[in-house]
Amino acid sequence: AAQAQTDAIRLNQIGFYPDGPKTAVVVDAEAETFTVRPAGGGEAVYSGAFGAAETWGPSGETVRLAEFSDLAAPGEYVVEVDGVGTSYPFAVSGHVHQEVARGALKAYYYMRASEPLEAAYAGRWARPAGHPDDRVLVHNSAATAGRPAGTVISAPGGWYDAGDYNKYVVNSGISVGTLLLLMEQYPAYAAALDTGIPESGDGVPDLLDETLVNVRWMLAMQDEDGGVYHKLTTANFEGEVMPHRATATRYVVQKGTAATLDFAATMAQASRVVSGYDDAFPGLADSLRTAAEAAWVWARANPTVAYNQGALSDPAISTGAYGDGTFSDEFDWAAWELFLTTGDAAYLAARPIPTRPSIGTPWWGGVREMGYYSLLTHREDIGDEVDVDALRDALLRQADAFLADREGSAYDVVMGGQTSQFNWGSNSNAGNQGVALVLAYQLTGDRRYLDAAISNLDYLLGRNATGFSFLTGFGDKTPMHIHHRPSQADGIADPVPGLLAGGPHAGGQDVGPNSWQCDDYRTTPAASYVDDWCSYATNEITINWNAPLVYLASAIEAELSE
Ligand code: 9MR
Repeated sequence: AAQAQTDAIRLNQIGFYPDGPKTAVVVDAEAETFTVRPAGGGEAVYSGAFGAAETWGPSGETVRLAEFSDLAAPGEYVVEVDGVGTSYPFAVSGHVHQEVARGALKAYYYMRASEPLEAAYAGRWARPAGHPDDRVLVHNSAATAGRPAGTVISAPGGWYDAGDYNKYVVNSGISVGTLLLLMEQYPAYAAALDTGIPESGDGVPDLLDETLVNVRWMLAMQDEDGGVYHKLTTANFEGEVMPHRATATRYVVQKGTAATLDFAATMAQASRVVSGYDDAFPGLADSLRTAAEAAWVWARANPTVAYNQGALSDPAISTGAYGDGTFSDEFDWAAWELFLTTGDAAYLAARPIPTRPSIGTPWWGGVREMGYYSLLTHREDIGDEVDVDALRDALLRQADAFLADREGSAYDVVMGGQTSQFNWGSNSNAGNQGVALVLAYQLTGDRRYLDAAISNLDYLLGRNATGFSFLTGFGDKTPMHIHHRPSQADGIADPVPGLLAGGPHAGGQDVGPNSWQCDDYRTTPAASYVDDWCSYATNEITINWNAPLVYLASAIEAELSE
């Protein structure tokens, strides 16, 4: 007899590759065996025995693994366990993550400022243009040199950062950097990926067209002296309204070392990528390189300017800070991208690569890895001034540590090897671990690395302690109430699709007694998540969390279906 659907069987709700690993996690199962059946009903096509019951540290759950990797026949299936129930349906298919990759990239289109989202591209989520940003005031904090306070500048376009409507350069850095890394590594895959945006069919990959939306905005954030404004923002966060109803005065505030170097790194990288499309973008590669060089010069002359929001007044600014007082990683990233783009070894002399590099997981405040990734991507074309073997060893040390984390995981995932990984935006850690593992696979061809990367994609799409597939619009149990103003204000039940929720985090910054705050949802690190608008600490979305997912899903698709 058919059993009830349950979220106690946790699995990638999208599915698996025919020759790939296939695992479900079952919580508190008494049964010893499981079966896999066609989703539409019928005889079991697979039956297996559970692994031993184990406790997953980050959630404290007692779980068993149901492994069915041998099930290779394409189809739609469910996992069934006596006394537990039936899983959400999933596919076994050769392009199983193609729509995930496409959807996660398309999300950036929905995040565009200053242009209307037409029904032809946005469907149900069509909306008027918000935030023209053609009359933005230079805040007094930004006027130490360069344009004076009160100057009106134009910096239209780009992507909204997150659930709020501001545009932040620091966070744009790693987001654009990750998408450009994908573009450099998988140009053929990118060329075939059509996301249905206004630029589709113009002879340039949609991935590049979309990324350039934000790159062009970033160019407008550079002051005449080469320094780059930290952000373009209202004084305070706006209400739960659609973008075109959010009309408070916009400012560019304080130029800073981190923003300027993130800008230098990504403009250098963009210059390299765009130079391959000279006909489509005449002169752009040169402009990007020149902008990157001017930013570098400014940062060398202003090497310690931290963004200090608390010191700003007239008006005071209370929106996202993205404050970062450590600039060595931004200097390294910028120098190494400039070296790769210009071939000028002076950049390496300015920021030498350590003889024994250490590679961790990048985030918006720690971007040295982005430089290492680009160097490794160009390992065949750079000369003896770079010890590529040392970089390779460093990357593989990190990747091997991730393999060990997976080995020790009751969920059979890399994510959660340390509880500190469940910080604000934890899902981006799962994504970024996956990026490193894909790179390890590129370097070695060792399938264990790719399978470990897939384990984290499985995590994000449902094999986790919440049972959610964290990507809106993908899966049966997926966030419906993300902290995203358009999704909250548009009157459409379904959220804007393709957005990755921040994920489990027990910081509780959004918990409190006020009407706009959350009731306490905190449990264990891996389960502290609530699908509610109130939860900006677990259920917001950002451009820098989506980017590693775009990379991960796309790279895995490219590797397994090319
Ligand atoms: O992603 C940011 C996270 O690392 C910080 O801990 C948190 C608090 O400072 O801020 C997050 O960034 C938010 C930004 O400041 C404003 N837009 C929404 C971002 C995601 O919540």
